[in-house]
Amino acid sequence: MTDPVSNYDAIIVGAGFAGLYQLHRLRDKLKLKCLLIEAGDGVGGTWYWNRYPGARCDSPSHAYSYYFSEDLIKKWTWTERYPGQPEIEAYLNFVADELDLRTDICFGQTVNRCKYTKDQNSWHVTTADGSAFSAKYLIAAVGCLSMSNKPVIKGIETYTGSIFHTGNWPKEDINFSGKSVGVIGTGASAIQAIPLIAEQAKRLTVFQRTPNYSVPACNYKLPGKVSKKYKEEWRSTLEIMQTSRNGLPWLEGDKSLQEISEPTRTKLLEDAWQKGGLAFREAFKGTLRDRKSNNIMSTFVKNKIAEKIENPEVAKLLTDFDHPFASKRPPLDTNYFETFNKENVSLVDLNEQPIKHATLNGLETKSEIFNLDVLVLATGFDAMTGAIEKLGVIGRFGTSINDFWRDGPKTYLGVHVPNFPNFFVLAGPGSPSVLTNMPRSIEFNVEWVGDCIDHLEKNGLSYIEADPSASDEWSKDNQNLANETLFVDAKHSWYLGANIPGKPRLFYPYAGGFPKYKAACNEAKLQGFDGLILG
Ligand code: N01
Repeated sequence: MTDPVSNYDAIIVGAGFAGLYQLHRLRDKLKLKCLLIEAGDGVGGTWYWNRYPGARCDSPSHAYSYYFSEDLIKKWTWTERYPGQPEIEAYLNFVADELDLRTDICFGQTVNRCKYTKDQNSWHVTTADGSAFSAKYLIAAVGCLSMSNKPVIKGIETYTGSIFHTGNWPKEDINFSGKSVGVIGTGASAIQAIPLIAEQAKRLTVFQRTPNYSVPACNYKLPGKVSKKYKEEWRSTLEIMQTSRNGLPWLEGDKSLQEISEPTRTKLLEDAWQKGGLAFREAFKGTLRDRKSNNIMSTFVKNKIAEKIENPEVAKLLTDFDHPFASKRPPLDTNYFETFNKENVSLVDLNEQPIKHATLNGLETKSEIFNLDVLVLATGFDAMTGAIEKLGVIGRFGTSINDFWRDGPKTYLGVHVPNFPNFFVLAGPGSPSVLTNMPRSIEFNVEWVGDCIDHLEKNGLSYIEADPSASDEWSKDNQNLANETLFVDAKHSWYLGANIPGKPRLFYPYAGGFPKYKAACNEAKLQGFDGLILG
């Protein structure tokens, strides 16, 4: 399908939400010759790789969709309040078919080097099998949570059981029946997978380092009339999402918990809890900015969780939170805490008994030996930068992005990198991305990149790149914005790069909220792409 010697206008890496729309935007709107390179053998990105049991989105399905095409909105019908991985993968396949995207996607190819050549003003891209391509524009659409974080466990290579990482789950069904299973991690992925694994496994041991707050998902099948209503009301839903701080289809409550006195406060908290979902987090004003309000909410959630767990010692371990509620993205669960009441499920506190090493048959901690047929690593990701650094990107002066970002990622608007001309990162570090309902910030970034390229093409310009001082200022301002929130109180969060040994500690996503981010981008465009060097 692809001609390795041919030159493209644009190469896009990654066939998830971002890459698929970018291909459509550049190919069908700007009429550019494009190639999308994807490591998997199908579309989906995050939703191609994260197919672990229970994988499900935490944005409501009607919001977790493309909104750039009324046609797509009208033709697709979601079946559940929160879409599961198979349904999202099916949706992205539907989009790829509707927009006829597959003809310009090269599947099963892993990009391992992207080098900019000044003489030709082009990017030379090679893949693991030695194929080579070149293009004027290079767009990384590799996702924020796509580089698995695998913990270092001494002797793991000698372990004879099966090991799976939630972020790189095999396509075939894994049967846990009759097996002893260990899960390391209690983040959002583990919280979704554990109840389902526990239903099958003979024995399930959960190895926890830090407990996580979680809100009931309250998932349900969408009645036909509700789906119909969502389709009819898509314009007003979009308007709300564009105004919301997180790109979600509701706005933050207008009163803080501090302003509401008892017994109304508890009643309102209870009502919001019963509805479940991420809307609980936004039910009151300033929960992530005002410590006193947050304390009220954190205590309420802690008590609600503790009520579900029968064994007081287990309850203590599962609620010994080291961060304010929602300063890490709160997972949504279905029977996670109740699962620890089952006879076949036990919890190991890794602070009390750290893992010493793997054995032939499992794991040995400081005080116990665990024989495990299957070990599930639900240990998260080298978020926001890991997948970009894996591309081997080399910019204007022969500098690799890994070296350039050694002390932390430098971007302008979370998209442009100084000294990396015509290189664009979608949902990159310094963009709102993971703090939002992803399709909203992705659509905004894709359209921004489309506008930049359109501007260059129409004006006979060769390149666009970030002004180093604008990038420095963007990063500095973002750290200040983050410091005004309680996000920085979650000292061990991946938002701060704290889950990866040696990773620079700073706040990786843009902390000012989606509307403020869009305003900054729109203002830069109005000022003739201020903060960017065009040549
Ligand atoms: O990863 P995580 P995740 N030894 O980093 C533990 C999105 N998401 O894949 O907290 C022992 O949150 C680690 O312990 P600790 C969502 O944005 C969304 O679960 O660092 N344990 C933690 O418990 C989410 O935030 C959805 O002490 C180790 C766990 O592994 C993001 O993805 C669903 C360890 C990792 O948790 C990441 O979630 C799923 C070690 N060496 C994911 N290293 C929805 O849409 C790590 N851990 C609902």
